[in-house]
Amino acid sequence: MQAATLCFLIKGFPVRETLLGLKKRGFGAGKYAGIGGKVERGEAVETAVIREVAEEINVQIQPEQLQNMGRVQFIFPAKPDWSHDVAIFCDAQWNGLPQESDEIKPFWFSIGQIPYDQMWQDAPHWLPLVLEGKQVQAVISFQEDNESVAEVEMEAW
Ligand code: 6U4
Repeated sequence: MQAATLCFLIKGFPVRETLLGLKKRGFGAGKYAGIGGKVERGEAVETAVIREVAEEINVQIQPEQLQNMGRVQFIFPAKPDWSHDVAIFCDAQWNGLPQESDEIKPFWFSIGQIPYDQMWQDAPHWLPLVLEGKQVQAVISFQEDNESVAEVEMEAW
């Protein structure tokens, strides 16, 4: 399965706001999601997430600032190429102002106004827990339409 990353820039403790990217092209175009992408061959997940955040929104993160929030496997049985094994991170400290790129338009959202209806349908199952500071370990399978969630197996602590 394709290894990938997602990072949520966060403000406040407890979290008041998070940054989501509107994906402009490619996988998940038109949806809001955390910032991230594929892990390249031989690359550490921390290196991959820092690289993607820099490429996609021009924000610089130091490795020690990353908060590891666990792992979610997204399984698309009807479209196996879309399945991803995703390392999830939060980050409360960074350098630079999030900027739009060819791939992503970044927006800050208050915790109560996260646009779940314009995100992958798995997001309501795990993202609220991550934003509460919980680590998650989940396997989420999609239905034949590759949009609706079929099954969720999840632990959080
Ligand atoms: P390219 O086009 O190769 O530059 P890259 O930015 O490396 O792409 P991309 O955007 O294809 O990778 O990576 C997939 C992204 O989608 C990763 O951040 C993981 C994320 N992702 C995959 N399935 C997801 C799902 N069901 N819900 C979700 N994010 C998902 O919130």
